Amino acid sequence: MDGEVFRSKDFSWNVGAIFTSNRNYVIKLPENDNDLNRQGGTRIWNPDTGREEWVGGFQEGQRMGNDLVVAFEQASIYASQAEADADNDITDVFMPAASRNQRWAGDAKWVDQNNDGIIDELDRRVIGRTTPDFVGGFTSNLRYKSFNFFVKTDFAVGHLVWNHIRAKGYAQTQGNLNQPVEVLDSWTPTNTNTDWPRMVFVNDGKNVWRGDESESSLQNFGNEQFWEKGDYLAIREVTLSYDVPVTQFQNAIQRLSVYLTLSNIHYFKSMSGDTPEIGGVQYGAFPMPKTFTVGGNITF
Ligand SMILES: [Ca+2]
Repeated sequence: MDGEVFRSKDFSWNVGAIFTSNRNYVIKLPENDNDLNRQGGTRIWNPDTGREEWVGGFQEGQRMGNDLVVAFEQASIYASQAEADADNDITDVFMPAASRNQRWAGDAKWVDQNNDGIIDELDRRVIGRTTPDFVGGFTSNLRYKSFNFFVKTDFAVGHLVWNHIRAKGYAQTQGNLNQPVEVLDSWTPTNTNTDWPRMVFVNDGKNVWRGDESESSLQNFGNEQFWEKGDYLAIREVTLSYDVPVTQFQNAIQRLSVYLTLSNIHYFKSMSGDTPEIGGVQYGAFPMPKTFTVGGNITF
């Protein structure tokens, strides 16, 4: 959509907007013995229906599932060892055999979705997708006499991001990684009322993610607490230009304009990393550089 808001001899204002929404559905798959001829996917408990079900993958009539995010739901953080010990009858299959019925103060207390006393992969839930619901942008162009002021923005909403630099720092898989700011609020014996688990070497409590560090595992076996909303609005370009009067050049120059362009100057966002455009697991993409350009156009 484009529109002229106002126009006069000295002043004009034009605005534009773009919106896109993209959803891919699986129409037809080769016959196999699975419901909806499903290929791939992962099995969880659905508390709404009270049954196990397959989510993600490819299933006829459903949205393509490769961007689905499935995660463990953190009910709380065990504030004290007594509170942790009270759950020792719960078996956590993601822990080594010797400690499946042992947890520590500061560990995540997982929601047992099917209430069977076992924490396993059925206890995950669908929390969203890595692709945005909507993407778009706005433009504005203001002209006043010989000045022109152009602004271009773009946005995306609805996608989830796993910032693995942050998660890995929290999990200390190498012991020498920089720590994200959330560590300051992590569980300690004197900071027991928190949503952030104890910080422990090599993700030993499996409080940050419960599988491995591959993209598919993080997208399916992470702690929901570490997923972030990728929603953003970027100020992608701002350009101020000025048409210099050319009468004194006596027709040697037909037109002379000078401009200043600022690119990628600001994001409005809540996610912790620098690249909200990239949904899903991020291992550290190089961010868009901020650039400042000064230039001129001369027409002879
Ligand atoms: Ca369970």
